[in-house]
Amino acid sequence: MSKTYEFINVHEQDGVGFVELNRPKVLNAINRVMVSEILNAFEVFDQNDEVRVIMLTGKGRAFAAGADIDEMAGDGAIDFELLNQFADWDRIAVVKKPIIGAIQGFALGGGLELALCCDLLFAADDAEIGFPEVNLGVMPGAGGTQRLTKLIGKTKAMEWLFTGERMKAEEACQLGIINRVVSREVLMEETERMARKLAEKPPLSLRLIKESVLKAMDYPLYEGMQYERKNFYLLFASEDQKEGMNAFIEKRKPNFKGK
Ligand code: CO8
Repeated sequence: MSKTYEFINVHEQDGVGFVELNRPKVLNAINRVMVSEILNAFEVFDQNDEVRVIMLTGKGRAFAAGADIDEMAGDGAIDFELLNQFADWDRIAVVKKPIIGAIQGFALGGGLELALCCDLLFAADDAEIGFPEVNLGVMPGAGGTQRLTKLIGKTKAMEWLFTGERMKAEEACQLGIINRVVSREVLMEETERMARKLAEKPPLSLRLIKESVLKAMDYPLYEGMQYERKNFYLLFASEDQKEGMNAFIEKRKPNFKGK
């Protein structure tokens, strides 16, 4: 049964857990309660064996136009220190199941930071992404400077972060920020198709692949390879490894259980 939230919609179907940002009147501006709801929904799906993949979308004409400026405009540094709101963001980054995001319209500031927490990103051809924080006299605070730089390198990241300009979906795709650009009409359908495809895969493989790839962002090559190796060994303790290999030998379709 789905929980009810104030700022997001959540449901699950055929192995996919759907999370939709739901403040369309303010282009899904992300307030603190919304972040804690997203985190809660992700963590509930992460513990639900019926859900194998999470899909994140925004309702209305934008994915998310950033953190809620009205909410934070009056805050001071000590408010931020005491609120410790980024602890929620840290937990979003350690969700174990694959998260696929679908971006239509704008993904800006905190909205783009949320998108960059996804493992795969599909975007509509009208999508525009960027970090406009510089124009507000601030800067990204939920991982934007770090994740963007790891994705596209220092030279390009510096330019986008300094100017605050918006990048079109096609360029973001060429730079490797998003996986695929499709027309607005088929964005949800195509993203869902990918989610369902992944929901057929052995969940433990997806889980340990995700963990290993994320380690590659932090670890030097040798340490990353040791980490990968342990995860590779670990999968040989799973029933799905037996099932996958037996199915291949017996020339039948495997039935993965996530154990
Ligand atoms: N916060 C609050 N309200 C917003 C936001 C936002 N980020 N973005 C849009 N809205 C509201 C508008 O105020 C407007 O409300 P109203 O109808 O009541 O006036 C409504 O959404 C529709 O927006 P517009 O009329 O402006 O729509 P346009 O199509 O003309 O423009 C834009 C769309 C270009 C996206 C424009 O709305 C815009 O520039 N928005 C702000 C973008 C921005 O600066 N984002 C960065 C915010 S700072 C940030 O994200 C810091 C992250 C820190 C860490 C994360 C913590 C959660």
